[in-house]
Amino acid sequence: MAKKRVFSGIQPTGILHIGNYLGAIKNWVSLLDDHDCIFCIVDYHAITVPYEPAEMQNRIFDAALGYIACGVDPEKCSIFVQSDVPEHTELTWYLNTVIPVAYLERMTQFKDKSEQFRDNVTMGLLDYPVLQAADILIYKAEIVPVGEDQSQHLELTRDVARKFNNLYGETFPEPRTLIGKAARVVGLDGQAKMSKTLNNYISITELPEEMWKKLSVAVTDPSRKRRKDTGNPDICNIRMLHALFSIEKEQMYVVEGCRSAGIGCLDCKKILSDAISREMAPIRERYEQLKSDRDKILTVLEEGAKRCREIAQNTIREVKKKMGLLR
Ligand code: AQP
Repeated sequence: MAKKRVFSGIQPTGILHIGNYLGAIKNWVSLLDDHDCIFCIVDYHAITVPYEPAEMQNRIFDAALGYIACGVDPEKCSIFVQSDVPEHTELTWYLNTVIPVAYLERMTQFKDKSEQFRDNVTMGLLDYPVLQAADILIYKAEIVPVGEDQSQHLELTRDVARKFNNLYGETFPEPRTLIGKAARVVGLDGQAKMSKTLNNYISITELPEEMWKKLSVAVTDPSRKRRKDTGNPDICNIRMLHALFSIEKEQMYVVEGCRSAGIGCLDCKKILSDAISREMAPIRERYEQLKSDRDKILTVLEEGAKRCREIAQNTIREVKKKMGLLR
C-alpha cells in the first residue's frame, strides 16, 4: 500500500525555537518511517512581513540545519526551499480564483499581523493562507502536522480543495490537520504563543547558561509572590514545559511541591532547565557539527527541490487541463 503523504513547513524568520520543535518538528520526525514526508522552508511566506533581504539565505540555511539537527533525516524525506519550486505560486493564482476574499479577511493570523504591521498590510499578508493551501495541495498531501495556531488555515485549505473539486472535478484530497501533544507552547512571558517575532522563546540551540538566564526571569503563577505561597501548577507556564520535557518523577515532584509550597519557582525552573538541556543538547551538538558542512545541506535542498518540482509540475498540468488552460 502506498504511504500517505505528509507536508509541513516553517518560515525562515529566525532561529527555530522549542515551540516549533515541540509543536511541529518532533511530530514530523515521528512520521518519517511510515509516511511519504515532504518538509519545506517557506520563504515565500516569510516575505509577507518586513524582513532583511541580505539575511534571507542565512536564515534558510539555518532552518535546514535546524530541521536535520532535530532529526528530520533527509534520507527518509524530502527537504526543500519553497521558492525553488515556483509552481507553488502558480497554483496559488488558480486557487485564488475559487476562494472568496471574505474567507481570507476572517483569518485570525491576518487580523493579528495586520495589527502588528499596521502601516504595511499587503496583498501577500492577506493571500498567505491561499499560498499555504497551494503548498499542501500541490503535493496532494493527506496529513499536515502543525501547531494549533495553524488549524484555521488548514480549515481554509480544505475549503479551497472542496471548492476546486466542486468546480473542476475531483482533484485534491482534503488534508487532515495533525496536532500533537504540544498544541500551543506558551512563551516565557506566560501569555502569548512562543514565537520568533515576540522574542519570548528558547531556541533549539540555546546554551544552558543562556537558557537559565531566560528561564530564571520567566513568568510563573502570579499568586506565588513569596516562596511560602502555594501555587496552581495548572495555570503555570513552567509546569506546561515540564509536561513536555521532564520525566514523570520530576513532574510529580514539581506539581506536588508547587501545590504545597515545598519548592520555590526557581527550584522548579532549575529542574526544567536541566530537563530541556537533556533533550536539546544532542540537537545542539548535531547542529554545530553540521554547520561546517555547507555543501551537504545545500545538496539536500537541491535534491529535495528536484523531486518536489516534478510532483508539483504534474499537479499543475492536471489543474491547467481541468481549468481549460492547456492547449
Ligand atoms: N508556540 C508554538 N507552539 C506550538 N507550535 C508552534 N509553532 C510555532 N510556534 C508554536 C508551529 O511551528 C510551525 C511553523 O511556524 P512558523 O515559523 O512558520 O510560523 P509561526 O507559527 O508564525 O512561528 P513563529 O515563531 O510565531 O514565527 P513568527 O514570530 O515569525 O510569526 C507551525 O506548524 C506552527 O504551528
